[in-house]
Amino acid sequence: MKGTRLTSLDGLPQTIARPGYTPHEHGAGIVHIGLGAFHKAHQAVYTDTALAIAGGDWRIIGASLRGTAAAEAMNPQNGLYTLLERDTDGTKARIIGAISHVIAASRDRSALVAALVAPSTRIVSMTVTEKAYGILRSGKLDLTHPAITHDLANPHEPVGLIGYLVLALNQRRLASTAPFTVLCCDNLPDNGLLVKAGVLEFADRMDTGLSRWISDHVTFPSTMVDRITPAATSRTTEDAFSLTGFVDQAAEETEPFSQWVIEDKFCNGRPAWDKAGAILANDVRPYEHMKLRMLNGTHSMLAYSGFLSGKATVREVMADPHLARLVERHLTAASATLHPLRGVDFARYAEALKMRFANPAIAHETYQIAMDGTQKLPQRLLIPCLETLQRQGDIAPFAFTVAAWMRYCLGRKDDGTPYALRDPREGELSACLADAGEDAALIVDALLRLPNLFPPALAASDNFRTAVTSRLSLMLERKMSAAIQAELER
Ligand code: CS2
Repeated sequence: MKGTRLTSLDGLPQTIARPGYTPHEHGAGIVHIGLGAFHKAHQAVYTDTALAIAGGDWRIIGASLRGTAAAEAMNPQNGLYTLLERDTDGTKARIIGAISHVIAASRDRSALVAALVAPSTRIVSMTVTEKAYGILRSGKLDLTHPAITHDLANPHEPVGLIGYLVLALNQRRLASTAPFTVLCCDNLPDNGLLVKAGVLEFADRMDTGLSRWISDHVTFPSTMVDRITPAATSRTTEDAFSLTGFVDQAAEETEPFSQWVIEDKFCNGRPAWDKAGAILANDVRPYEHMKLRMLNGTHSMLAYSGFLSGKATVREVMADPHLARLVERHLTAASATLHPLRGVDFARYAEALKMRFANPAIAHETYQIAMDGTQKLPQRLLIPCLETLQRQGDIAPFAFTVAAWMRYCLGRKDDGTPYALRDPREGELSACLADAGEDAALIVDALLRLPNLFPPALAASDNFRTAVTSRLSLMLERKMSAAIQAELER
């Protein structure tokens, strides 16, 4: 695309919202690891608003552990980017100034370590996706995870998140620098506690004095994060250009809705995120369960069944009357697993979710959501399914989703077109399915036996096995579209 690159706030049309502060007058106080679309549409926006309202040296140094694309797009723009908010009544653009620059750690490890160790860094936040942590649901380190094994063997040259955190915290301890708060913003259950457990175990393997120091001084608030943010496309860049008049290689697009619930437990200060609309709470868990089970669980259900029945986007799923009914059914089943949450009506939350999913201005791909199923299913579906089973509720909605995921694991559509599973356990999935062919019982058996996936009590339940197997047989014999219809007639 030809035109002037976005590098400053000069020359932007008056109608475009921009930082309500002068970005370069504010120092950085946060390092964010995993600088992707979601961070740019969520935490960076809250920080941008908080800076405008309350000031402070709280800008963000972004970091990518693997790729270099974010640094290459953002640094020539002085960290500025356009965020498009899309809804039925049109697209609005806002320029975000909260990010100062981005470090590509794969090219410059020492720059990331220096940023993490700097006394000015008081919070290290992260969105690296579920698969990057290398922490099992039990809280134990996954000693088969490539980054964990590498970093335990080479603690001074980390490549993974936990390795970097522990190295930096150790250097701060040795230099008598106050620690930073570790703020996980991924869709993991009890995300703060989980990262704390991983960091402490890793540190303990290095030096027990270090793990004691971390345990005494570092806080790991849990968070619930929510904003539907599809991957940017060429349309995003084109629309950013037509609205702002500038070429923006780092533009992102998102929905109007946004929610952030944060456990208020910061060991070294925080921006005024509360003034920017975040909810600071004592206990995040009820919000997290609601969001993971209702929004994300339903997302996974519609992603597998939608993708395999030819629906490329969530909005197409919602326009299909059969799938829309399954969405409704799943939302109801998921909400039945929740404890009441003061001030929140789950039925209204479900209504709002249906509107958000149906947003015709957002093209959120079912294939994108289908990615990394082994990392997502437990907290979204399997635990709520087990709880439903234990209170003798109706597990049909969960069994349907598990069957659809198993069908997806075969890696080919009903017409035979192959696709990549895009799951970190892809090799293991294909290997365990190699001899199962199209036999639903064999497929279910093989997948239920995968280590560290299904809760043992669920895998051992005959009710669950039968419910999944009968649905998977139908999906294989009569194709996904017919299975969806049959599911509604059961
Ligand atoms: C989605 C989430 O891709 C997925 O797995 O369910 O990214 C979802 O869009 C966000 O959590 C919404 O906040």
